[in-house]
Amino acid sequence: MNKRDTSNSPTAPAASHHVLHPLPYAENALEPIITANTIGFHYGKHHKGYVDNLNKLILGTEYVGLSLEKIIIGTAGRSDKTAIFNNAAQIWNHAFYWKSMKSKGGGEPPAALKQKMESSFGSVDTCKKALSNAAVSQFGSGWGWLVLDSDKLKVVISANADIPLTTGMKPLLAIDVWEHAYYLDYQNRRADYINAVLEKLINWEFALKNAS
Ligand code: MN3
Repeated sequence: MNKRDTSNSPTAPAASHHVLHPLPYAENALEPIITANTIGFHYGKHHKGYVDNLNKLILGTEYVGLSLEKIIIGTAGRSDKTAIFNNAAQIWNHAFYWKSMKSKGGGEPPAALKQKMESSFGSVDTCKKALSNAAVSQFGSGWGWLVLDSDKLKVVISANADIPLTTGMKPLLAIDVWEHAYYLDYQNRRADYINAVLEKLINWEFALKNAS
């Protein structure tokens, strides 16, 4: 998540600041479910903004050179570090969200994930419904998550930048429900956006990889 990822380059500078990693696909790859227009603003302005803000906020602090995860864990719940936490967590959340989707996603989850969904929720449909309902119900800005809690799949929601990592749960998938994620394409129809993501874009292979 941070500059250490470039350490295989002999000219890579020290891990002093965070970078905006490329999207895992082209900006128009998720059309027509999420348009290039939405991704352009969401990635190019919002996600980039969090990276730029974090780099400014940590200048001269003990957080320089730390991984994103260490910054997130170290600032979570600290009222004097809210801005650093928010920007660091939003960088993590967005990088994770982009990978939670892919062109021609959705459909049947891989067998190993399907089995986990059935043992935790009874069926794949119940699991998807739980995730959809939770994400729709989040009041205001936030995130819908599929997580692994011990060995059980769970659906959780988080407000604003909050992230299940700080409570010991392992994120498998994230759905951004901030209005900037869907308003240009769906206006106020958050449920339509979420259900379209779950049916057409969700990357079950990514979830399985995170669960292993
Ligand atoms: Mn967002």
